[in-house]
Amino acid sequence: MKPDFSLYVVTDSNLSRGRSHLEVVRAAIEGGATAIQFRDKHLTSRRFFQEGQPLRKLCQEAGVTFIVNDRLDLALALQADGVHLGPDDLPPAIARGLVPPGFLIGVSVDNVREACQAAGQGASYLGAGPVFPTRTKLDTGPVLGIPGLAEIAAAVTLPVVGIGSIGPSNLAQVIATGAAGGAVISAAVAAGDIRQAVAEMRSIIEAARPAR
Ligand code: TZP
Ligand code: MG
Repeated sequence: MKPDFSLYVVTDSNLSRGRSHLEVVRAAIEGGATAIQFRDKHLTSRRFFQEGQPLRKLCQEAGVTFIVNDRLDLALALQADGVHLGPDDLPPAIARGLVPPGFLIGVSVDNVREACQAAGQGASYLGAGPVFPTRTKLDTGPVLGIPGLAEIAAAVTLPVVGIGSIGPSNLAQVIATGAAGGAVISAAVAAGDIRQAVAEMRSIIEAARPAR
């Protein structure tokens, strides 16, 4: 199944208002998320695996791409569709040598140079950001802005997903850069009604995209 990165919802237990990963992911899928990244910087490996199992099942049943953040071992153990690697994680080329054919490797990039490098190291898609200033992640590179995202999207043939304070007010601009989609944390997981918030963002994306 070809992954659809249009609306890529990333979990964050700090922002989920006490709701479990399962509740968040269920609501995000119901709202029309096309990809889910299971991201939790606090869980032990054992808990991550246990909490990831029902998420994996939900995504599989819904035909939604399921990506694990940071940890290739857990992504493989959960039979995820892929892993997302940042600068502190395994180098993408090493990860590529450890995974089955077709396994997705997402790589975080800050600029065109890193984007081209990641493409050469076997990345399947790129996460580019922060597109806008965000308080969700503090150790980011400089803010790209819409022009910076557009530059990265134009430089590589891989799908590029923008991240960083993306939400209803700017998703159309993100799609107009040629990005494959927008990745959202707070706009989805911190919403009072996650399903409704995700549904609204999905319809903005569909309206903004040139007919396929
Ligand atoms: N990487 C770059 S910005 C960011 C990550 C994980 C945080 C995005 O969160 P939000 O709440 O959508 O700004
Ligand atoms: Mg990481």
